[in-house]
Amino acid sequence: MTLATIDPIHRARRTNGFDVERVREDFPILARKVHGKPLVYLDSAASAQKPRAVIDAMSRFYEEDYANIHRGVHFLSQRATDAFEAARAKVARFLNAAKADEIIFTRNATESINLVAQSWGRKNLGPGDEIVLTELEHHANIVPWQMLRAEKGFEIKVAPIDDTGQIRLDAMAKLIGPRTRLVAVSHMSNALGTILPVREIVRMAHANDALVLIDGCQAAVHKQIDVQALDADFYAFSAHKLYGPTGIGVLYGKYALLDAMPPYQGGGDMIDRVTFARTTFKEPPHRFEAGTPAITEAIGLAAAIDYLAELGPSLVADHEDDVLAYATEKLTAIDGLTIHGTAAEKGAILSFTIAGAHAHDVATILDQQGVAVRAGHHCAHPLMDRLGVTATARASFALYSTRAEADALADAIGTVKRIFKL
Ligand code: C6P
Repeated sequence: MTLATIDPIHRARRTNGFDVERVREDFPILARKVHGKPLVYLDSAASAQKPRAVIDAMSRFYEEDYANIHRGVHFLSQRATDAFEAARAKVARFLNAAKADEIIFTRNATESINLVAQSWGRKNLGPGDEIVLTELEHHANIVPWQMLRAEKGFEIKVAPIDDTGQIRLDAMAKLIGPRTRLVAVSHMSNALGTILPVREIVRMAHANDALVLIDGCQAAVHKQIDVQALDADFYAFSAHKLYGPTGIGVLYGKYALLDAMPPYQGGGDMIDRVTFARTTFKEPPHRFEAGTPAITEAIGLAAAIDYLAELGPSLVADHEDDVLAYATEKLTAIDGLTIHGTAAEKGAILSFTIAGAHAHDVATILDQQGVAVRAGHHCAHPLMDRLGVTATARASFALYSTRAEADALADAIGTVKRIFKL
């Protein structure tokens, strides 16, 4: 086929260097069938599928270089330690951190946020202090603070969103004041797709001497993150949403802050010297990594970062924007369907409800047709309360998603409507 004979959209995709059909071949699972139908995987915001490059890097590491790290002088232990620390340096470059020592490996974003609460928060928050969250936070950025509040007696303020699902900066500005010690916000809502103006929020917080923790669990997948340009104090994400393995997450923290923070878990690998009278601790990041870490998973995360870099993050972002815009148009045309989250700044997430059909029933019928979406509260009860719904169905798109899959979603919603006679 010549360029002249293929349709303009396909041609655009080929000429801009992103060929989604070729990219899909990198993900073995996408070739499988579900209930006898081709898999249409629209649940990447919950966890993304893995490219062969990640799967192979982890297998190769187990087959050739595996041993525990930071402990042995033997050959394999040194190889494994080098690979683990190289992964840390790669994550630092991925976030544009000033140095690798600002990267702490955790189990996931949830643990990263708990680390900040239990280490920085436990040391720095008390009666009379305030922290500011937003109405669209994931439970991972609410519950750790409530647990600490119960012990420490500080106050939690909540910045509201507008009807499009965007944060109301004017209202947030009024909540941030001299008592504010921390502003903890999602960079991109997992339930609405809203991308928050985090640079502006950091400016507002820093003007009041408050720190900012950014929950980048969704944003790190779709946007190029530069923690120095954002001037973020802490930034958290999980590898499994970024085409990497489960079991490993990242906490970025400015080194001076990390250096002043106490450890929050004790054990092997985080100590300098132990006696029964007294223990001294290592420097960051090791002070915060007690016990054997997720070694092979760090190798997998590094492979995922390389994979994304090879595809070209801006081509990926353009492709995802295209699929989101196309799917939004398709779903907007469906009678009785409401899209939740219509902010101008929005990532590849489409949350919706259908009048007369519960979101769980919608997801079950879609699944029968091979279309995987998430239904429920998306770990965002307060946001569901604000929207006045108990649950939504959520389609989320990734670099391997296609317009044809958006068509399949719309067709499957048609079946839902026929079954419910809507
Ligand atoms: N959201 C979703 O389907 P963990 O579970 O620690 O990897 O990530 C927690 C988390 C924190 N913040 C945001 C914005 C998130 O989206 C998530 C995970 C998944 O939306 C699972 S609930």
